[in-house]
Amino acid sequence: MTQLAVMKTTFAPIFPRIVPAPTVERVETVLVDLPTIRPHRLSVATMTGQTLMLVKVHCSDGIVGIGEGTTIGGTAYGAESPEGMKLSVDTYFAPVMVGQDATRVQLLMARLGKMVKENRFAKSAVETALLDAQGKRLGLPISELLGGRRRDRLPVAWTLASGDTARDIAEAEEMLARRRHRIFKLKIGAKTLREDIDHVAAIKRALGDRGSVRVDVNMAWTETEAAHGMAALADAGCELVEQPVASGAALSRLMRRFPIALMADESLHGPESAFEIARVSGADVFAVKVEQSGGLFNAQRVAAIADAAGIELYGGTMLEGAVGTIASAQVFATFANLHWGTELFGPLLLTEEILETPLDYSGFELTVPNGPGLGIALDEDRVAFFARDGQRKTISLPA
Ligand code: MUC
Ligand code: MG
Repeated sequence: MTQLAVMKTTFAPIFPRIVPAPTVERVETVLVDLPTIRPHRLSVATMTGQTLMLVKVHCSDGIVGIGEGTTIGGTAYGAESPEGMKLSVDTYFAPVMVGQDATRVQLLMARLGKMVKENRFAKSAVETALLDAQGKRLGLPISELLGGRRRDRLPVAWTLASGDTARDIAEAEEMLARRRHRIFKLKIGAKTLREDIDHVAAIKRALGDRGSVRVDVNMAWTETEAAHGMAALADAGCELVEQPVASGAALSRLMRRFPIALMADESLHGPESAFEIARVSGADVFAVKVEQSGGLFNAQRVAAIADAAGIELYGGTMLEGAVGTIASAQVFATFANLHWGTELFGPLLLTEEILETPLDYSGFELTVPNGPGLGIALDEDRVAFFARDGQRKTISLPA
């Protein structure tokens, strides 16, 4: 026997056959238009429907991960839109992803980051799909891939935004009776300050201690209006004001002037902005949104910055459908502190179910699915039925 043959025989067992890692084979996107149960009035737009950009990452081991990118009122809330996301993912993300190791999610997202600037919502959709695939591959929920879940159920607020006080009170009563929600967020800022304050005070009076009341102004006020508004809201029993003004500097000046919590939403765009707000003591609470943060890992980074700065946390929504909602739930389930609960009610605002098994909203909470990946499955027939074919079928108008 030659020396080489001896070495081969001796060492063969410790050189395992290298199994190639599964790669991304194909990235598929679809726009799905779904109507809302009623017009949803924010200071930026009135929504009568929601468009979901669903992404599927097909991997060489046969596993398919799903993700979602959704905005509010098309481009009324921010720069990205579902249509823009589809275009970016099809044209720019997919070529960077195809052929890459699908199991190295952070590495693949870093590779994407080199080729794609900004596009935080689209990145969040793709990262969700990669994590869903990896979770399915390993048999673990996404929350476990993100370090481990701390809770299985999340309190969920409901947004009262019909634009009509009596209708909002009736809606809140119905939510309380069905034990679905007891935290209410009121959308204000589209009417005069006086009308808004009267609206909030009337709702809080009707609910008393049975429901907590918070408001979201979506940046509609000036600093002076906010100063008046926050004092009156505190008197009316409102416990928190979300993004009353656009400017981060004004937000930090308003901090601690009133015995009412101030929450940053639109001004929070991921870890860098989280750090900046924390540095100037610009908020009591962060509304962490997975899409707005640029993905699931980034949302965790935002939470870590908040924890380090003593800022409290709230799990926000971009009114995502079921896929984006559960991506957020998987992340929020890992947060050490979630003092203000969540507002993951997006799927309940839509008339149509697109999952095989509907989500469990009960006892004022949402159950975080514990199956592999996201732990949910799309009803493909219904997705196909609502998939956009040509023109947009739902519409958002100015407030
Ligand atoms: C926002 O600004 O927080 C959350 C609930 C809702 O009705 O709109 C969103 C967006
Ligand atoms: Mg908000």
